[in-house]
Amino acid sequence: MSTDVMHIGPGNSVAELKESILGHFCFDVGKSPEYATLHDWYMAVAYSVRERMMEHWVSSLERIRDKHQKIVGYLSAEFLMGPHLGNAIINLGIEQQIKEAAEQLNINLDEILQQEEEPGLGNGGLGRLAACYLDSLTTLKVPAIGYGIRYEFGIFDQMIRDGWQVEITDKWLRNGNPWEIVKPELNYGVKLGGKTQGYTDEKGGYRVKWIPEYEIRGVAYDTPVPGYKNETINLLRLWKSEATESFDFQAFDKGDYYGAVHEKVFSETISKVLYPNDVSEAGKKLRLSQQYFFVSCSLQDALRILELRGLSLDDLPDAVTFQLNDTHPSIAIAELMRLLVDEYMVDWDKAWECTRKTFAYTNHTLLPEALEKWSLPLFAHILPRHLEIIYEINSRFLSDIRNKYPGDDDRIRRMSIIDEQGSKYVRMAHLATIGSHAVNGVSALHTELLKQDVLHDFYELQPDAFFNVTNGVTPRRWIKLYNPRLASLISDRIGERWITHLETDLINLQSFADDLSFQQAWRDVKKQNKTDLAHLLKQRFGMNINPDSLFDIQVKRIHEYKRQHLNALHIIHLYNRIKQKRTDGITPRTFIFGGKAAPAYYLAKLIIKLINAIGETIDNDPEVNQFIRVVFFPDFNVKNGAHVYKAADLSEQISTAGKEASGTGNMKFSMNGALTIGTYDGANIEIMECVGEDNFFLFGLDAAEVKAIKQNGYHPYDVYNNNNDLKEVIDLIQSGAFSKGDTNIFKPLINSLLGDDPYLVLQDYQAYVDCQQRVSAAYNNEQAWTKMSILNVARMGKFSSDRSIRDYCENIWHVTPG
Ligand code: GL7
Repeated sequence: MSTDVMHIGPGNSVAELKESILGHFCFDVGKSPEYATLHDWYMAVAYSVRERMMEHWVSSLERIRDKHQKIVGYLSAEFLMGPHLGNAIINLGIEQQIKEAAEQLNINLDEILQQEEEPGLGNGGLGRLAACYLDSLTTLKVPAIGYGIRYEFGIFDQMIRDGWQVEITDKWLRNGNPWEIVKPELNYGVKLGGKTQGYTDEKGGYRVKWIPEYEIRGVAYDTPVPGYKNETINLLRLWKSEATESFDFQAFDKGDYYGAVHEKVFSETISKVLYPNDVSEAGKKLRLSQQYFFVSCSLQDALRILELRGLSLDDLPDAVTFQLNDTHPSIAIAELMRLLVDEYMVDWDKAWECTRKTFAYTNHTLLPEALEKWSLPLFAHILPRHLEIIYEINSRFLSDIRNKYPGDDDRIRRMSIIDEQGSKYVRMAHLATIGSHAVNGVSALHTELLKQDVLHDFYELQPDAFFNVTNGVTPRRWIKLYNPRLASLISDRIGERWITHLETDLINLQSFADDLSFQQAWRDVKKQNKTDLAHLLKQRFGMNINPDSLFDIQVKRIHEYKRQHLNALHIIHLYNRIKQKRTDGITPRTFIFGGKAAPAYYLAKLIIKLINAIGETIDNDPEVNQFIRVVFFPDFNVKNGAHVYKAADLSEQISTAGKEASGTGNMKFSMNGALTIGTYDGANIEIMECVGEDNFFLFGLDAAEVKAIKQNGYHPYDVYNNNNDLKEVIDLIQSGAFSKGDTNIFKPLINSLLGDDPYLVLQDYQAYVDCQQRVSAAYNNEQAWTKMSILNVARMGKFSSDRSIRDYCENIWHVTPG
């Protein structure tokens, strides 16, 4: 059967592609090309490209049935895939043919690509990492399924009105989604609520059964994930929630029409919307229901696949490995135990061994507000049986600890899954750690801090279970697709192998770092990318920026720990100098910001307002704007990121040391030739080690110093009082200079900085300003700067997500890439 399918694959010649596009136009879009909109063309092209993945899809599914291959199940509440079409074209290796086919059809491929609404099913780095990992898993031919939620509404669209963020609901599905294939036959029931009941089984053993309050259904929506030119496809399998029955007939019989529809409405709510918080948790009932919903469907699916392969439950740990992308899916540990113990009647110890072997957990943040914990009453209300299972896991675990550390009650309290200080909570990070055979952080520093701090007791108990896997990003999307000029310049010199062998091959660029003609070509690429971005900002928003200025860019979620306001303080410092005619050493710069603030995060929204207020003031002041400009690029997402990273001269990675677990934007910038100004934090440290200290602008406190200063009592008001320059900057904001005389508007931000300044913005201010001065000086030496830029790219090979995935395969999953 599979070989028959192989033969029906469509061809990739220009003529065949053209015919295919026209065919889809007629049969799927159902219009005459005469009346076509650009979006119609997009759909026809997308269907043609998808068709070219389908033959590989079918043969790849065969691999998933191969019982000798271990499958990676990547469990993640977020997958920030970015637009599919451009990526699929690149990975299938048909960009030339598609371009020509489009030309012959008189359509503009770039315009077509712009039509795609990106599936924004993630908040930021964590969701985008999952997407890069799927690309690498497939490129490395590791059979994998990404399991998640098909949110009907992804991350909100951001508009800026009067300088403030306004959120608009994301309607990514409104024009249809040509990339997904619904599998109605793949659907699973998911129970929620109710109570549990003990009973005696045939053998006289005590068992528990869960009598749920209601049941919903999860239906699989599959999206093909193509590997890079390797005829391999993996699955992104997202679950949509539906009602088991459309109507509650009992209620309907009683004439209660609304009551009858109620359950249906609730069931469909589960996968309705992505929670828009980045690195912080809301602790809401719907959120826990979402997490359990997708995890339960995914585990049931994995057990079905196990059966399909003719394997037994004993084989589970060798047949599949589940990676928990943060704690969001960690309820999976209790769910697998429930399935094994309650439904398959496996005895507890065996089930526990199987569960621990099957799961591994990645921690993505140390911020306390992000460590998920659920209040006991809420947990008991939604998942009564899971709570019992968690109690059992906990009591067995704690009795081991008691044996190992007799009398150490404090340790018991610290390690328990149940937090009993004050109101009681289930700590999901503890469940994830106890229930996994491997725990990893996402950069060397982050893993160290995890071991020393947040999971210290667990590390002491089982040091061998802790690993570091430094994050990476895919060079296919982030260099080849989004920076084609740079990609072809690189390929001209070192060939094309870097696209899949970044770690070994990119370094070959190093020998051209001093080559003057290569340097010129390198600068030309950057200049063109900057000019493109300037045009785009002009066209879309009427902004005026000068491509000859230094492009200093900070794009990422807006958060106090990421310190966009530190960047803003430096801009005001320059503003003051220009106003005071102390312009010596000021290099013309364009400051570009982008990023969304969580809708309920007031200070983050105020930071956006401040940036826009500074931008507007400078726009209206020719004395200042001949030197500097500030723009806020609205609605930063993957699609907009395509224009931003490649245009940067300087990448801002200025989080308070110890707070940014890794960062991945830092990698995208550096790989595209930006130099970094950054703190000793997350993956910045490893980037600096690779590119060399001389090619990196480091400033500020390190994580140990941050900790020490906080312990010894930090007094931001004194810092402000003792630094005239800083004082001038803060006072200018307070004076209303950027807010048309309004002295109240920025008060909450100023009060926070002068009050407790939790992220040490003021403490790092002077070091940052001094470092920026070094940046300006360095930028004025064109040749030296270009050399540094080339060396940055050449030495970034380590940060390919292919390397990260190989690390996971070797150390955690014990899978051999194909
Ligand atoms: C994050 C970290 O904040 C970020 O530093 C890291 O690069 C990313 C991927 O590992 O994970 N953790 C987190 O909760 N979010 C992140 O982006 C949302």
